[in-house]
Amino acid sequence: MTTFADITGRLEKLAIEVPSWAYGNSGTRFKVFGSPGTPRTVKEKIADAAAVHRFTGLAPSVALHIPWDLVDDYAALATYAGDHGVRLGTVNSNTFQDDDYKLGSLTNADPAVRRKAVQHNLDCIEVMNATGSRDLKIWLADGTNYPGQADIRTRQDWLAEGLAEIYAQLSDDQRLVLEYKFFEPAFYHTDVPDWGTSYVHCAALGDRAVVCLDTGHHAPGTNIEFIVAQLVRLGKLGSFDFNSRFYADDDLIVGAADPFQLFRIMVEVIRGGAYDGPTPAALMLDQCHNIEKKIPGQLRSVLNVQEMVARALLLDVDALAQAQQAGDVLAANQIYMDAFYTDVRRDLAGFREERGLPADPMAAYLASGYQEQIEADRVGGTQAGWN
Ligand code: LRH
Ligand code: MN
Ligand code: MN
Repeated sequence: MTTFADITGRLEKLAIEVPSWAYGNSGTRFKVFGSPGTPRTVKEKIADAAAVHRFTGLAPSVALHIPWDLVDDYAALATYAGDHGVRLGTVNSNTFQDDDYKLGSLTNADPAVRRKAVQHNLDCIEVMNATGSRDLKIWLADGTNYPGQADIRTRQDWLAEGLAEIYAQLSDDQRLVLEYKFFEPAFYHTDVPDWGTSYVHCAALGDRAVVCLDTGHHAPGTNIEFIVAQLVRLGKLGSFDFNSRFYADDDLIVGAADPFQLFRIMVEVIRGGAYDGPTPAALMLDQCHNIEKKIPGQLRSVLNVQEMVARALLLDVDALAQAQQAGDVLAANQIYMDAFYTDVRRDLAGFREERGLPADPMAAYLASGYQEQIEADRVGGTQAGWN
């Protein structure tokens, strides 16, 4: 039996990266609802992310998207983040907002557009050098809408060439993280649709190229924990973009739709050593908050991850292995479900208090006056853009 006291040391290691775009306004193609207090600058987004860390102790870094988060001086931005108790993390190289990219970026048939897309990624590496970021995350909106529209095979070759050029510019302690998605904005084919395609490119690039698994980027019913197990096995699980989906790439609060799925994923991450082993996967949120308040939405998200990590750490792995070995199907399943059904909320409240954090971060935030302050101070928030 594993008790909560047994897992606190491992639980302390939990660190979740939050995305700057979660704090900006976002929405659907039907409507973007503005919300009071929305950041007007990149610095204000970082200040809000820092608040999430202050109240939870769980979110020490912030991911940037370039060019959504354009500033003149990234070293100064990193200092600003540090002054607020957080650091700048993954840099996402957006190649989807320019007209030039209508028919693709790294996979565009026009060599000038491919060059521009490669150059944008090289510029992002410069940003990483200034911020001290480790990971360049590449997600491509590239794909086609109609059969015959493009040469889907040659596009793979162009993609491989572009990625190789980008990879060559990384320093030894930096990584290229390639994210896949099976649909949207292209609906007939996408150029990096699945973990296998991402893996193929990462394997060709080298050890510092790894896969990003965004939980919202799979068809309904996909066994995501199997993909996790496989990528961990191959040493290629680089990072997660966590969110919840009901229908598509909804980017709703992680653990909201299916906490059991999050539990199952974390069991495989922990089991494979990708949680607190020598090369842990980066755990990030990739979400937006369109109808709920953004900072509370992020608080709820990191707390949901903490709750499922705690339950996954409680899994009695020895008993499970014995039951599996004995072929005792129902006993194995019961051991697994016992961990999932363990209510850790009271223990987590105590865990936080012992570490000088509020027992109930959500209530503490709502009572702190921060939300009222930003709503009073900030007028005319920026639109962050969304996927
Ligand atoms: C694409 C995606 C990717 C982008 C983000 C805004 O759907 O998941 O990670 O960078 O959304
Ligand atoms: Mn993502
Ligand atoms: Mn997405």
